[in-house]
Amino acid sequence: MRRFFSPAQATHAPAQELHNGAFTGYAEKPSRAGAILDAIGGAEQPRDHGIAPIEAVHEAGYLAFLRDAAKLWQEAGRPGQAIPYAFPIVGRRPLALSRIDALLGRYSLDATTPLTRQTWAAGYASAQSALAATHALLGGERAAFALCRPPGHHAGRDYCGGYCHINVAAVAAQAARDAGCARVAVLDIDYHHGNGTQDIFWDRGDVFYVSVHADPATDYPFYWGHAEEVGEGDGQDATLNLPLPQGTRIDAFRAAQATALEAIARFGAELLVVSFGADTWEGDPISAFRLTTDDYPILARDIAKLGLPTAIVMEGGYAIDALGLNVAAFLSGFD
Ligand code: SP5
Ligand code: ZN
Repeated sequence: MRRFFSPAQATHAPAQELHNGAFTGYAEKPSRAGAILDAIGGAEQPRDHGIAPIEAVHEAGYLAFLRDAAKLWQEAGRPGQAIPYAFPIVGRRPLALSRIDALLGRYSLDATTPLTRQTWAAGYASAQSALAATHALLGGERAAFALCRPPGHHAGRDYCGGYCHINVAAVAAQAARDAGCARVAVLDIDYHHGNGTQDIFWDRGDVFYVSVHADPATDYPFYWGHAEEVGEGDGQDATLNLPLPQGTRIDAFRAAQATALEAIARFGAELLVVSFGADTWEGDPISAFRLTTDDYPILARDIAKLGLPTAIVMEGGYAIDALGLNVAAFLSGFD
């Protein structure tokens, strides 16, 4: 399987994140990428497909903010990391504010996603890896892997959060649409619900979003991913949420994924993007499912049986010592 990663993706490295009311080490570390590369035997550098495919799913003002935020923060004389602390809760009137603190709140979902001087370059490169995987499929490959780090599925059209800045799965899916695939599906099997991907395709009938994830009644991102969320307008029933309780093991996870795969087949997708998170693993430090390394090839083989060209984009997975093995195990199911 072709695999893609750009060294620029490793440059985004916040020191800390807000966790349980105190600052702890940032879980989405650059060394995640090294661990995966070691286990899968390296990756190709993606070709640059430019900014247009990113602008196709993100608002221009948000992208400008991502580029400038850390610089504005430093120019404002702030010693710490660029982290928001005030948010224009849903329903506040739109305001064209320029103060960095106001911009951070406007464009952030949470306070756990610090922006650095390298965030833009790393996120841009991560999206290029996702695009390279899509283009490999369009060129005839059955499956391709984008080692996307930073990840993407919590990022919406105009917001970052959950360690995500550019929604790489959405960029990949939209690129497939723009290349002529009439119907595209995104299967999200990260531990967390992919609120950003859901938001981006919420009212569209051409991209089906289905997610198996920890119940948002107990887990981040709380405000998205409940079973009754099914999309709106043209997107009515083109969103499917399959929340599962903490402690879920392979049998229940596999059954939920089977429901997701049946829905994808019914939808008539021509191409599949898989948002893969290894934070469903039993030893993940921030998650509470109980999948084992041996479970990943089983899940992957079930997906491969759909027979769709499949781009796998990396999302979460924070147990760094096991991450490489878990990703390699998942990818082995597509051989
Ligand atoms: C892509 C992805 O998996 N994002 C996950 C975002 C979860 N954020 C909220 C969880 C907070 C846990 N913080 C753990 C800090 C350890 N240093
Ligand atoms: Zn996750």
